[in-house]
Amino acid sequence: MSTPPIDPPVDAEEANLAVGKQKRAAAGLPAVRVSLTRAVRQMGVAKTARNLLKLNQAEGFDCMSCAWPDPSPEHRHTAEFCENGAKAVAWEGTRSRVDREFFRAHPVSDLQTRTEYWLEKQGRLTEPMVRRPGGTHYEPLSWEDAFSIIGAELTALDSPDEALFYTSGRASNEAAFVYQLFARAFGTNNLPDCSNMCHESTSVGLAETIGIGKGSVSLQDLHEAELIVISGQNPGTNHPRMLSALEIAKKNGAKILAINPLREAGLLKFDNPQNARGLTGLGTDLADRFLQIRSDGDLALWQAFGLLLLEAEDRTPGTVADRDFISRHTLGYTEWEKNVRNLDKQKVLEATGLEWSEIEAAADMLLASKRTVHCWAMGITQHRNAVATIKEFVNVALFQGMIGKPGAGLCPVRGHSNVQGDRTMGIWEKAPDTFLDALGAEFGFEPPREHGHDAVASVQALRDGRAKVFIGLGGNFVAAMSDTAVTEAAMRKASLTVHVSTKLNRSHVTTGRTALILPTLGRTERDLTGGREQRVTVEDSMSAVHASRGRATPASPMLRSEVDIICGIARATLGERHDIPWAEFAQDYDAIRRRIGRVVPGCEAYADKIELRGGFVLPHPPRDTRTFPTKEKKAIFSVSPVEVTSVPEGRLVLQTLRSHDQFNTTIYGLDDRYRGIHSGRRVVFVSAADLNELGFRDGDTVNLVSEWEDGVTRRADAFRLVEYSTPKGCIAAYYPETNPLIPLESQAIASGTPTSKWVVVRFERA
Ligand SMILES: Nc1nc2c(c(=O)[nH]1)N[C@H]1C(S)=C(S)[C@@H](COP(=O)(O)OP(=O)(O)OC[C@H]3O[C@@H](n4cnc5c(=O)[nH]c(N)nc54)[C@H](O)[C@@H]3O)O[C@H]1N2
Ligand SMILES: Nc1nc2c(c(=O)[nH]1)N[C@H]1C(S)=C(S)[C@@H](COP(=O)(O)OP(=O)(O)OC[C@H]3O[C@@H](n4cnc5c(=O)[nH]c(N)nc54)[C@H](O)[C@@H]3O)O[C@H]1N2
Ligand SMILES: [Mo]
Repeated sequence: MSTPPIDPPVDAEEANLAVGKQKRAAAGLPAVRVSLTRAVRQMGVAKTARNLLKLNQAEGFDCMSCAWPDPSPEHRHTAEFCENGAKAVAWEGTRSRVDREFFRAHPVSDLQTRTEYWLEKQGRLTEPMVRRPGGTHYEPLSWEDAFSIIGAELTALDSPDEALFYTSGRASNEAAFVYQLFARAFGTNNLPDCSNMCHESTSVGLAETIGIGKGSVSLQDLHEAELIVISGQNPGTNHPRMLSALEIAKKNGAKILAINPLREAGLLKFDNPQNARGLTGLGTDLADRFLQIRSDGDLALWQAFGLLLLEAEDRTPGTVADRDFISRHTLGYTEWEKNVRNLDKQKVLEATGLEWSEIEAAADMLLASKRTVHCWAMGITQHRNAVATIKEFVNVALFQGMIGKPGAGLCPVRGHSNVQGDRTMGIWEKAPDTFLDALGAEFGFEPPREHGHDAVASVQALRDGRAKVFIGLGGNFVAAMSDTAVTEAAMRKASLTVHVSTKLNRSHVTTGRTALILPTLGRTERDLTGGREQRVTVEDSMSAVHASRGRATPASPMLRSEVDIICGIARATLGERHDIPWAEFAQDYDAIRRRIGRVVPGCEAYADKIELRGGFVLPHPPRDTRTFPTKEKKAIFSVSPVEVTSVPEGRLVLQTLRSHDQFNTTIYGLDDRYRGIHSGRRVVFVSAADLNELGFRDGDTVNLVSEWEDGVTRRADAFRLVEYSTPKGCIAAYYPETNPLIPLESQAIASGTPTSKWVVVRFERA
C-alpha cells in the first residue's frame, strides 16, 4: 500500500540552490547584518528601531522566538535580542497584508499549491474569513457571525469530546487560562498542544523521577557551572541568546561537552555581536569536547557514563557519588547500580558509534565537575527512547547530587516562548485532579475527568470520525504534525476547522466542511481590548514569569486579541450556562489574573506579583529545597533496557530538524547559513561513507521513501544530496518538508511524541 505522493510545492527561488562550506562559528557581524537588513526590508527603518529596542526589556514585550530566559533587568543589554529574535519581530511587523482582495484573487485550490514560505510571506491577516461548505474561496464575515458559526457547530455535537482545542506555545498565560477554562466548561479535556510534539518526553521523564516536569536551573546556575553538557540541541540557531550564557560560563572557567550527530556551528564557537572580540571574529571557543554520536545513541551513552562514574567511585570511594544526597533524597539506587554494572559495552559502541576512549574522556569531564548543568532539546525528546534517555540524565545527576544546588541541575531548553506557561495554565490533556478540583471550585462546575486527546490521538480521532471540530489557538497543526497525508485527510473530514492566527499557513488551506480564519494581534502589538491598554504574562524555560506589552500599531483595526476571541467563542457557545464572566475577562485581563492566582499552584497573588520589575519565579521544590513531589516524596533512580535498533540493509535513519532561516513551520528564507546551504530547503545531509556505499554522489537528486510496520510506503520527492559530516547511517533534512515521511503511530514510548528524529528511509534515484 502506498499513500499518494504529496506533490511538493517548490518555490521558484529554489532553482538557485547552492551549497557552500559549513561554518565553524555562530553569530558575529553577519548575524547583525542579516537581522537588520531583514527587519528594515519588512518593517521600515522607524518601526525597526522602535520594535527591536522594546524586545525583552522590562517595560517591553517578550520575544516570541524562543523560551530562553532574560537576564535580570539590570544586566540586560540595550539590544537584548538575537538574529532570530529580530527575524521573528520583523516577520510579524511586515507591511504586507492578506486582505479580502487577496482571498478573492486566490481560490483555496490555488492556495493549496503554495509553499509554507509563500503563504506566510503574503503578510498579516486582516479580518475574519470563512470558507463555507462547498465554497471555492474564503470570504469576509463579521466577528459576531464567526462566533455564532462556532457556537452552533459546537452545540450541535453529540458529545463535547468531539471537539479538539489545540494550542501552540505562543499563547499568553491569560489566553491559555481562559481557553482551557472554556474547553473544560464546554465539557472536554481535549487540549492537545505543540508540547505533545516537542518537550512532552521531558515533562513525562522529569515528572516520574523528580516529581515536576520542568527544569531545575536558573540563568545564574549556568553562569556558575563547572560543566555544561549540551545534548541534542542546536543553540546557535534555535536559542542564540543561550550562547551569551555559555560565553559567561566559559569566562568563569566552565567546560562544555556537546553531544550531537552534527557539528553545529553554535556548539563550536560564538562570535558575540555584542562585544568587540565577537565582532572581530576572535570570539569564544565553546565545546571543549564534542561527541559525534549516532542517532538515538544517548541512552546507551549515559548508561556508560553511569558505569564509568561507578568505577571511579570504586577506585576512590566518597569522591564521585553524593552518598548523603542519595540516601536522604532518592529511591531505587541499588537497582540502577546493578543495571548499569551489567552494561554490555559492545552494545554501547554499536549504539553510539563512538570509541570507548572518547566516552571515557567525556566521563572524566563529569568526574572533574562539582557543578554540572545538563541541557537538552529535540535531539533527545523526539526519539522512541526519549523518556528513558531523559531518565538516564536524571540518574547520573542524582548519583552526583547535581539537583538543587548552585551551578548544577537539569535544563531542558524549551521551544516556543510560552509553551511552559501554557502548561502551567492548564493546557494539558492530562491535567491532574488537583488542578481540575481547583478550577471546578473556583468557577462552580464539575470539570470532565477523563483524559483528553494529545496531538497524535487528535489526528486519529478526526481520521476515525470520533472528532468533528478542530480549533487551533495559533500554530500550524497540519504542517507541524507527522504523517502529512494522514493529518491532512483527517482535517478535511472535520465539520469545522478554526484557526486563530497572525499569518496564512497550510492549516488554513486544508479545511473542514466549514473553515474560519480568525486574525489576531501579535506579541509586538498594542492591545487595547476593552478600551484600555492590556498586558499579558508569559513563563520562560526557567520558570520565570513576567509581563509583556506590545507597542506597535496593530496590523489591522479589525484584529482582536486572543483573549477577546476566546471569550467571544465561549459566550456564543455556552451563553449563560455557567457563571463565568467572559465579558469581564475580555474587558480587563487583571480579572483573569486574579482567577489564575486562585487556581494555579504557585501563582498566589499573581496579579500583584507580575507588577514586580522583571517578574517572579515559580516554585520548583527540587531546585528550591531538594524536596521531590513524587508519590514517594523522593527522587527516583530508574532502570531502562538499552536496545540497539538495527536498520535494514540500504536504509538510513533520518532526523528532521530546523534550518537557520525558519521558526518551526514559518520559513523566513531559504538559507541555512551555518550549514552552508543557500536558496533551497530540499536537501539531505549524508555522510561520504553512505554516499559511497549506496552509489550516490553529492549533488544527486533523490526521492525519500519511508517504510513502516503498517506496510504503507510514505514519500517525499526531489531532495538534493549534500555530503556532510554526520555519522554513517544517520542523515538529516529539514522539517516540515519531511513530515510526510513520519508515520503517525511512530511515537516516543510513554510521551506519545512523534519520532521526528528517527525515521527509517531509503533513497530512490529521482
Ligand atoms: N530560530 C528558531 N528558534 C527556535 C525554533 C525555530 O524553529 N527557529 N523552534 C523553537 C522550538 S518550538 C523548539 S522545540 C526549539 C528546538 O531547538 P532544537 O532542539 O535545537 O531544534 P532542532 O533543529 O530540532 O535540533 C535538534 C538537534 O539535535 C540533534 N540531534 C538529532 N538527533 C540526535 C540524537 O539522537 N542525539 C543527540 N545527542 N542529538 C541529536 C540535531 O543534530 C540538532 O542539532 O527551538 C525553538 N527556537
Ligand atoms: N518533523 C518534525 N516535526 C516537528 C518538529 C520537528 O523537529 N520535526 N518539531 C515540533 C515542535 S518542537 C513544535 S513546537 C511544533 C510546532 O508546531 P506549531 O506551534 O503548531 O507551529 P508553528 O510553526 O510554530 O506555528 C506557526 C503559525 O503560528 C501563527 N502565529 C504566529 N504568531 C502567533 C501569535 O502570536 N498568535 C497566534 N494565535 N498565532 C500566531 C502563524 O499563523 C504561523 O503560521 O512542530 C513540531 N513538528
Ligand atoms: Mo517545540
